[in-house]
Order: sequence, then structure tokens, then C-alpha cells
Amino acid sequence: MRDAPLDDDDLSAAFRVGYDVSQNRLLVAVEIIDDSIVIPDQPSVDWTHVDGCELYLDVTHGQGSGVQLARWGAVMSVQGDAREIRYGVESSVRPRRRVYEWWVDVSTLGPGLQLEPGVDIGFDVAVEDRDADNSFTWTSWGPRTQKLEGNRRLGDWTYEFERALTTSGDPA
Ligand SMILES: [Ca+2]
Repeated sequence: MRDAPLDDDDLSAAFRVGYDVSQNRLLVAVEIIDDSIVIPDQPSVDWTHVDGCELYLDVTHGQGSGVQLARWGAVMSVQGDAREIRYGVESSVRPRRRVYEWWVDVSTLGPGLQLEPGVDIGFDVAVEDRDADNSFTWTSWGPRTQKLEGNRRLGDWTYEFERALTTSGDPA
């Protein structure tokens, strides 16, 4: 969306999903190659003016409201049905590289929800890339935008026995 990345140095990204059954936590690490880091200390009035990373989770699979956790620049935004959610994110920045490490308490996504075989969570990751040349890119692995507003805009993360699988499309 907006400006297409020029090349892999301008913007490329990968994510990995893990879990901690003992703490009932979903863990998501997002690594972004970005040749122009724009994360001001002061909050920006416009989320498209900073680098960011968003995590979408929906245990209702479009029947209810999912949750959007967003790190925009140095500030957090939480939207959707997130009154109870417990989560954290640590971001680290090095030259040309941003890393976001998220954790979410699965029991706060749905009443009593536990990481156990068969658990299936609507899932997506999006990346914002603002650069010093004022270009801006928003991209996600799953389809479409406005991901809290409708079904079929997220992938699925499924916990199956000894392993967990993440299915999603290629980056848009
Ligand atoms: Ca950037």
C-alpha cells in the first residue's frame, strides 16, 4: 500500500511464531530490513509518519472483533476487543534492521483459552515503513487492509500437538 519498496534493502521482512505452553503465551518475532529507520522519540500525530509493526489476532475468526496490537514509532496502540488482553512487545533497532518481539497471554484472547492441540487463532502481521525520503509502505502477509472489519483478512495460526503451523499468503 502506498509506495512500493524499491528493493530488499529498502524493505524486507520475516516473522516467526513460537509459543510457551508453561506460560500459555504466543510469541511472535518480526525482523525487518529497513535502510531508513524513522522512530522519533516523540509520538507522531500520524501513524504513517513512523516505522511500525502490527500484530492481529482473532479467536472468533471474524464472528466478533479481533485485536490489533500496533507499535507505531515509539508508542503502542491497541484496538478491537482488547479490554482484557495481556501482552508485551520489545523492539530493538540496529542500523538497517528492526526487530519486534511480541508475547500475548493466550488466555486473554478468549475465555479460558489454552494452548492445546486444535487451537486455531486468526493471525496476521503487518509492517509499516516510513523512510527519510518521505516514502511510506504498509504491507501484510494476509490479504487486504482494515483487518478488524471483516472476515478472510487474516491467516491462521494452528497449534497441533508437538508442532505449530502458521499459514498465510505471501507478503502483499
Ligand atoms: Ca523505515
